[in-house]
Amino acid sequence: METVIIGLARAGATTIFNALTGQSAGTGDSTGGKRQGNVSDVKVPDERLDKLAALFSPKKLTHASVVFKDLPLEHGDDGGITPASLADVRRADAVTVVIRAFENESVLPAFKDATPLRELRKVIDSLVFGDYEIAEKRLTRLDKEAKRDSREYKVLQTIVEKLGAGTPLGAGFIPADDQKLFAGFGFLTAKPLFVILNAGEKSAANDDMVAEAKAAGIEVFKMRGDMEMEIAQLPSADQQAFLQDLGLEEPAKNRFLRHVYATLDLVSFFTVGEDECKAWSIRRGTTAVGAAAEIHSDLAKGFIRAEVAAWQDVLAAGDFAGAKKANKLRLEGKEYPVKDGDVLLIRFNL
Ligand SMILES: Nc1nc2c(ncn2[C@@H]2O[C@H](COP(=O)(O)OP(=O)(O)OP(=O)(O)O)[C@@H](O)[C@H]2O)c(=O)[nH]1
Ligand SMILES: [Mg+2]
Repeated sequence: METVIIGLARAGATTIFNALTGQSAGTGDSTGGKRQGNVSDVKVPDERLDKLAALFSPKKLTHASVVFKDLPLEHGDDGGITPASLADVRRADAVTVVIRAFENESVLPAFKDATPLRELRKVIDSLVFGDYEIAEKRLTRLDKEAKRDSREYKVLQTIVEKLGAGTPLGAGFIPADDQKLFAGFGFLTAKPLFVILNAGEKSAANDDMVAEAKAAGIEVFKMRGDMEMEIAQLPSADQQAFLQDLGLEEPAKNRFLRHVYATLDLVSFFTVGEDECKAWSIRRGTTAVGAAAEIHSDLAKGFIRAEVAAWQDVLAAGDFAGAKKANKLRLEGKEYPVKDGDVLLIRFNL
């Protein structure tokens, strides 16, 4: 899973990137105007996997991970994000928008009279316009090629109409059967959207922004960007005391990852063994054969059955064979909905 972190100029996107990843990418003017992107692969903490690994002592331990990308965006005269600079955002699974709320007189606002609400609206407008542009271009092309009877043309017309009215597409707008047809477009407003409010010691009023986001189905994630960045850059043993001063129990990374999992309704299953213990993230309700496909397409193609045990039962029994003896192992077919914390062994035959 990969998410880009975007925002209007000086909203604190790089600061938030550092806070969530523990990196030290240059913020503010320290980059000397050089536009560089930053990437970091962040391990999703999971005590269950750690306990299984302690049991199996595998050669390799692989946590689930979320890749964060802080892209060098360009901003137009009105402060919005230029469509061209959004091209790389289209490849991500989700979009994370940083909205500035911190007050800092030495940091210029992105545009005149910027407020958190106006910033959010401007970012959304940029995403809508970026999508509109590529949809409209494609529609014109199909028109020229006299392909007005195609399914693609018909659905594109509804897409262009919605975007043209200034409305984001939203996750469910493109019918499930047509998803493949439009996968290559990477519509930004059809992707899951996370909003991080970059709060300061003093923050601009933002209740209206939080309310408007909520009405659109988005739960705003608030954090102190500058402080959390400094904390994330400390050795982990030193972090706790500083977090406590802020009244926090956990670093922003853990809190935000949980927010992502809850919002996307992600759960984890495990594969275990002496070679590797690994956590895999899937949408809740994914079937056993869907989970097998995550591991390898061959496992889905040749799927026979899944041997399943809850992680606690494997831990208590000492291994998979022990879980079987204790009657804690179940044989499940293709359609079994995998549960959070399941340990899976896929039997397959090609
Ligand atoms: N007071 C305060 N300043 C902050 C905070 N977050 C960021 N800043 C300052 O705002 C400026 C911009 O921060 P960046 O993280 O570089 O913002 P950005 O969105 O990545 O900026 P560009 O990529 O240049 O558009 C820097 O000078 C930061 O120190 C914050 O929470 N509080
Ligand atoms: Mg930046």
